[in-house]
Amino acid sequence: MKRIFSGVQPTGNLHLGNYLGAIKNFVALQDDYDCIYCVVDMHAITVWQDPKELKAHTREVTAAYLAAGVDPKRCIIFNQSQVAEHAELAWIFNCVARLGWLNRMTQFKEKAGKHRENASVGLYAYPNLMAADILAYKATHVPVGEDQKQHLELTRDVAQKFNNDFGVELFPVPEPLIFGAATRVMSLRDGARKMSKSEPSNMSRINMTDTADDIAKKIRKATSDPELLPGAEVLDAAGALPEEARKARPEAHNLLGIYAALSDKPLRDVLEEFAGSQFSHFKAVLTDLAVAALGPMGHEMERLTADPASVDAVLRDGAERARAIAQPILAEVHDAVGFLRA
Ligand code: AQP
Repeated sequence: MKRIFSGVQPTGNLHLGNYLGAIKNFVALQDDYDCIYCVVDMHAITVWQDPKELKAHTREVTAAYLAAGVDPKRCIIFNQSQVAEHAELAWIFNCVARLGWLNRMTQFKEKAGKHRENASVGLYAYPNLMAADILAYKATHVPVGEDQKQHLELTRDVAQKFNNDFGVELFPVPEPLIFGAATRVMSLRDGARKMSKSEPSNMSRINMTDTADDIAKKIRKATSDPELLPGAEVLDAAGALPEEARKARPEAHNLLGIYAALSDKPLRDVLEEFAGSQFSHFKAVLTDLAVAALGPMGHEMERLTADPASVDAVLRDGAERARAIAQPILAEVHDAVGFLRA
């Protein structure tokens, strides 16, 4: 059986990058995989979260999953802290993973920045909790954006080391699932930085709950360059966009990539369609597309968050079903490690 585990942190400001890089793919995957989609609130608290907002943001991410089309009957949707097996397995993995492995994680270095000594221990050990999230369900596949590739490598190392250390074949070594054109959506203000929840400027991202006017304004003001839009000649022989071409015109390629992802068209078709166009024309067409795609989802998210009891019921049911899978796997882990169950 092929099983997916993935999650989004309830840290507010859910944006187009989260949608195109994660949530949209969740919907596509539910047809072919047994899917577990988590709202990873325990990851969120590796940096400070206001407790009241954390609850609201947890419901907001759940509403985004549902509004985007994740089916809570076919998939398991829950928040991480309701299933204690995540924390329990993460502790065991803290004792399996090596310090040297964690020291190499670039995301910790980026997020801790210059104030490394002040970062939480949780931020440092984050990849071990991510390994526990995935392996508590023996997930075989994990959809990952570019930024999470290194963490998934660590999960694979943890699975292999655990199996070797304890002489078992308990954990599968999960495979990454990488998606097409817009796996990395960049900031609308700076094409060299990724679109991010924590970026202070609201103009840098399109939020999933933005109104049509907000979306139009943000796209109109998005940074561009003085050239006309490029054509398909920038693609390499395999039809991919070479890194040098992206770096030469990061803002143009970001907007074109967003268009391709939102319209589900190959990048080649989009480049052919807009070759030689002015940014102003392309931005107007992109705005219509973004409003058509995000508008109904934003309304549905608002409807759902106005009825927190219905969202909580989805999470409660999902947590129960998640526990039913994780508990027997944790029993196997206890047995392998030598924990006595008296
Ligand atoms: N810009 C992006 N382009 C494509 N995918 C993205 N993701 C995030 N930003 C982009 C994907 O969204 C999923 C959920 O991310 P997360 O909430 O767990 O944390 P993150 O990756 O740290 O998201 P942000 O928005 O960048 O938040 P901050 O600013 O707090 O760091 C992941 O699958 C991620 O790849």
